[in-house]
Amino acid sequence: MKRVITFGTFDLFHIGHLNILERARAQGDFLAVGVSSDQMNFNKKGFVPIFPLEERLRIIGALCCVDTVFVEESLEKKREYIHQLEADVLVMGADWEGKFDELNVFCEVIYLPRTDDISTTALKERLRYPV
Ligand code: C2G
Repeated sequence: MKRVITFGTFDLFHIGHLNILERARAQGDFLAVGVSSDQMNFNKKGFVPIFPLEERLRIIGALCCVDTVFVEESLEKKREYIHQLEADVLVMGADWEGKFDELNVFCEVIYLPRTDDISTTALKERLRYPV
């Protein structure tokens, strides 16, 4: 049984999110997803997600490619989560390329390419200025 772990905010859930979660699940037999807390987002980006943590957790947890969800409280706790969830593989999007290589001593670290032409930021812009 190969266990995979990945992380994200997954605000305004879109096809890029689904693609990476399905591809992460395909790396093994079990997928655990850490959904970043509202506070973590505020600390990191200076604003909170549009969909609150409880809703983002329910959406991600309802997907058939996801086996379990948990709250990611800090970027710096990845080692702890990998240990707790007994993960063999850490999957991150290519926007994080190289950032978590030091975790290679605990599990395999894989960066997967992002889906082109979609992002939560672009969606928010589009909603602000509809065309
Ligand atoms: N993603 C993607 N393609 C896109 C948009 C996002 O593959 N067009 C991926 C990202 O690379 C990431 C995941 O979807 O792996 C979630 O993206 P975000 O919600 O933007 O997550 P982020 O805020 O980068 O995660 O420990 C990481 C933190 O949880 C932050």
